[in-house]
Amino acid sequence: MVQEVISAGTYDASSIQVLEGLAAVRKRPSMYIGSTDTRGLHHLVWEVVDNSIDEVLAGTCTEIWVALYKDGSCGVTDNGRGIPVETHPKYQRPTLEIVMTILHAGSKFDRNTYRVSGGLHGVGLHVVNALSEWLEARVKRSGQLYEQRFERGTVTGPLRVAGPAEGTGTEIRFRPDPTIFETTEFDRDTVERRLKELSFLNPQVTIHFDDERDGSSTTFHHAGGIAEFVADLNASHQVLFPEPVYLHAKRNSTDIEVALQYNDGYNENVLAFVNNINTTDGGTHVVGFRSALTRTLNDYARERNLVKNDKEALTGEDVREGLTCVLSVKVLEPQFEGQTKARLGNSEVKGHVEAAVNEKLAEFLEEHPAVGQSLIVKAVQAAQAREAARKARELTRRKGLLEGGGLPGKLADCHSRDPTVSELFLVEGDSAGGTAKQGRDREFQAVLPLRGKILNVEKARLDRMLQNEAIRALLTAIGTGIGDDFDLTKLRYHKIILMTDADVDGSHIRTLLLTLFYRKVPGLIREGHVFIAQAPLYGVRKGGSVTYAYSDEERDRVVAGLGGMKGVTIQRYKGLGEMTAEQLDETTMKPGRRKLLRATVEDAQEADRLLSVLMGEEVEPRRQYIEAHALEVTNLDI
Ligand code: 0RA
Repeated sequence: MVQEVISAGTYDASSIQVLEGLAAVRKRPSMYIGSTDTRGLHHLVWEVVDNSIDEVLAGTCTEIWVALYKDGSCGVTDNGRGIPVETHPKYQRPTLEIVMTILHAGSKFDRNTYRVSGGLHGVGLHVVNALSEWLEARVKRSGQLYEQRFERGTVTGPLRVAGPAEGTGTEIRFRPDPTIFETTEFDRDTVERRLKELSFLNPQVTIHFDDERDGSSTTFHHAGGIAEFVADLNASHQVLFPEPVYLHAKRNSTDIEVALQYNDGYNENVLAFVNNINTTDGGTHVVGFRSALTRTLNDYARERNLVKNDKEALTGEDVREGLTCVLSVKVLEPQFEGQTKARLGNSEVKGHVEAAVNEKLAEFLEEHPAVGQSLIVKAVQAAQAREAARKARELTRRKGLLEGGGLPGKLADCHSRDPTVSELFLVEGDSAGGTAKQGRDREFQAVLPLRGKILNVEKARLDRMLQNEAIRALLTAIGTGIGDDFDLTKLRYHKIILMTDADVDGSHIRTLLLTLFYRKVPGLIREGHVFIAQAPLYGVRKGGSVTYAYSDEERDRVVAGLGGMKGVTIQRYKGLGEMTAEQLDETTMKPGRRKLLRATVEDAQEADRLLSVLMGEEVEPRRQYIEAHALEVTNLDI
């Protein structure tokens, strides 16, 4: 019996090793999961789900259930083979216990050749265990249900048989440790998005998701894989050809899948995955893909005399205009690089992807001339627009609008010329802009008021965008240039702070700006230069003193703290313009006092999606969106 084996265990060298390992994880959690904020928190979920996905890739699992419970725990269940419970030959304890407490204990089983254990991924279940207040593992195997509980990584009792069981599988339920994480609240949308993504990337599996906190539940199964993923991404767009192109090839041990489809917009949306991990910073696989796309389309166009000479050759930007693509590669020993480990470094992968896409895409276009034709027409139009944009830029440059000395008149610049300490506030409206100009610290804080509707970047091309005065002023002030001239090192302010009203117009402007930066100023958001200012919603006044509250809950807490409403007046700020310069500075601008949120790439992607729904050509998704959000958005101005 299993129990007997356990009780025979003593406090020996291996248990000391376990305690040291767990202590190391708890002491420096960020070394294992990147951070202890909400991102790190969700990493725990990804780690557990990845283990179930490994069973899917091994062909031994078809279903995964993920649940978020009211007690703050998360449960992941699969119908895979079940984590082995048999005595581990080296450690002389149940393998389940070893997997849950020792670094890379499971690796000897080599369950999945494309298993990732680099960077922040594949850190192991013992890391999840170490960072959980408690964790319960249940395994169905060889006709029995086994279970074992852990607290902060250490066993609280032996592996026990809880009863008979049919079939096989694993359930892991854990509650993140609130003494480790800044927040322990899972975000439904974040989890849902990742599970949906995984179901597209792994069409064999069905993933069920229940959020017991709000009673919602969803099931994801996409037999069409990444081709269906691309169709889904393009759902709110007009497409150039109905079925996404799907290519699959293997080069050496690298497995390569590509799905792509063009829409009538002007943006590029290439999502790239390595072993199911979203490489938001690209890498060698993306470089290989891009180079093959440009080359293949140019060859195709030249052979058919659609492009006549080198001067007319299509550039990478031309062939990626309106492109929606999912690239999914499986690499044996991926090397992830960069701050967030979101870029693939393996140099050999570039050549593999490039060769595979060159061959398969040429073949596809040969067999589908109608698709090839529409693609080239689109890219040639893009090339012509590029030429027009170049001329427009030339003109603007000669007028001295975009280059040195031509800073926009509305910009109240700061004295400092050191970008690392300089801040630029983008303020909604001239009135609030005036207040901010008075309230700021002139030494390092600059203010640019934004008036009028900022151009809809979803529909606009680069040349048209440059004709928009507000956008031109903004880009000139930032200093990085745009398009071919883009240079992030010329950034004039390392903090760019969006300061808008807490209403629908404000959030609309924020959506536009985030999308603009995400699309047109590469790296600005990724490198952490964009922030969102948090202005207070209420001023709670008693006697001579004012306390500011940034939410309804905080207002109620402040009032309660003052002993109730007696002698208390509450002012609600409907916009930034209602505050005095001093108040705005004290609450929203002054370092040390203000609250700034750093915009993430995920925020920008969300804004981007929202904008294409709100501004796109398709009426139906927009109607659905507005209907779904009718309660939040009362006077949507689009
Ligand atoms: C080690 C070996 C085997 C399966 C697993 C681990 C396993 C781990 C997890 C984590 C979540 N779900 C899981 N399912 C399986 C293979 C065991 C065998 O060959 O029977």
